[in-house]
Amino acid sequence: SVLSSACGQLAFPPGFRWGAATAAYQVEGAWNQSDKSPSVWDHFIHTTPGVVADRSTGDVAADSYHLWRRDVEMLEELGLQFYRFSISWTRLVPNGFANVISEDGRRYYDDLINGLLESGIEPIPTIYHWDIPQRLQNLGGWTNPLVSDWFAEYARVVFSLFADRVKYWVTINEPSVFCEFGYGAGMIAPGIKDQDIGKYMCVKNVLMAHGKAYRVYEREFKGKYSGKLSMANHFMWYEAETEKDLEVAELIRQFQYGLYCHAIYSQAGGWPTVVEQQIAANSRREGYSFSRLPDFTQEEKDLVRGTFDYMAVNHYSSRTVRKQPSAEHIPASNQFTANAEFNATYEGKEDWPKGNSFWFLINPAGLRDLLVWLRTEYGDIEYLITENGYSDVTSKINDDDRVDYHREYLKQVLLAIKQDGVNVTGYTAWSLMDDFEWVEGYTLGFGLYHVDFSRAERPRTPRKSARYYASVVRANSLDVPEPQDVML
Ligand code: GBH
Repeated sequence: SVLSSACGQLAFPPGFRWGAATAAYQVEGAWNQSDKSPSVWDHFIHTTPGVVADRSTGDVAADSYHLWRRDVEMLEELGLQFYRFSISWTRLVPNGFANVISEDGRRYYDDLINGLLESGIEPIPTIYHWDIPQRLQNLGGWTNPLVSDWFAEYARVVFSLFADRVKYWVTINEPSVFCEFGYGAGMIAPGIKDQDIGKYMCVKNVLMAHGKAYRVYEREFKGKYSGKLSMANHFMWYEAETEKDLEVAELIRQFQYGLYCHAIYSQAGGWPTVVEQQIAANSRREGYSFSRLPDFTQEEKDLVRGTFDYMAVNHYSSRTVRKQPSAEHIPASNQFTANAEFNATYEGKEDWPKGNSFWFLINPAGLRDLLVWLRTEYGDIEYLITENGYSDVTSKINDDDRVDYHREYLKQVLLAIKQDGVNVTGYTAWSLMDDFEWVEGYTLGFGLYHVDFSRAERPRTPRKSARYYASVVRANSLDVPEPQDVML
């Protein structure tokens, strides 16, 4: 890289903000505490044995429902400016609908938010991180168009209780992941396999849900609290494998990013034209009388367009894209390695090291390329990195690979800011602590803190990466000494 420690090149701009993230189902536990009702994850885990690598559940997880004070203390130890956590829909609104608010649920999030503020840490709540009420799933969940109204009502409850203390919100986390894998590939909750139709119904309804929640905030809360809202998308970086693949790589970016961003961030609104046309053509060829990608009316486009105050960016890994001559070359419904709409396959480069999660390839430059692509496509807006991190076996305390990952990815953030002028205002490490990693259970962790899941007390221990991150945060710079090993 062209950055050196001379002349403060490794320093982040003054006011750059640092945080760490978790999500409710992955850390809270207390799955049936008080009047909480089951979410799709409670239901999926309890009714689908073998779906999780180590057959574990999030029933107790890191027990943050009881240990949140320790979590706040860890954020203080790291010297962070904000904590991104998520609110459990069924803990706050056990009915699924907004007619009943749980006293205990309200108190839990009140306590957490007040505890953070007392420690000078800004709360950044995610309103939805994958745990829709099972009751609503029984009524179709994210495939029922009414879900956008149900979500907006739930969001109104959240705003009415907490908006007085929150400046940054994330509405919905990674629709690409829960639509593609929850309603398409069926490998995460609610486990529905419907690549052709269900996945796209989910995407449209999520965009409408986000749009309606944004409008609720805008009408009823923004004047008073002037908070900023964004949906958080998951952006794997996709680049062409060879010169011949440049065109298909751009189509894949329009598919993997544009499906979730275009309706919100573009001037025109609605779907990216190339994606809309391709899926319509594929649908016709397959004998459908309609496009498998649901239409937007002009009114719906107007409702969703412009519903952002910043862009929340989650990023971990990269892929190369290669064009395939025909559908026969596409492994049947394999979302990890192929795209069936555009006849493309995904791979990695030889010099991109493999991580420990099955999907993980390390390519730090991909984050810079992504940020530049986003700014070119969606404009010179505020970008906040809301997730970035590295998974490893949880037993490791001296986690040098995680230290390297954060350092190398942060260098690319610096290059994007300083050389490319992208307005990145903050960085969030995923994750504050080891957690329930969805279908990977507790076999891997992303935590700056180790959590001992074999002990009822769920003790947390700072890893070497926690020391490193704290020193970077303190200096607001990568020009810091190498962290010392943690002595055990
Ligand atoms: C995030 O998911 C989640 O927001 C968070 O809850 C989770 O704990 C964290 O990452 C770490 O896993 O098609 O090859 O990518 C984003 C990462 C995206 C990883 C979907 C698994 C499926 C396989 N996930 N991906 S692939």
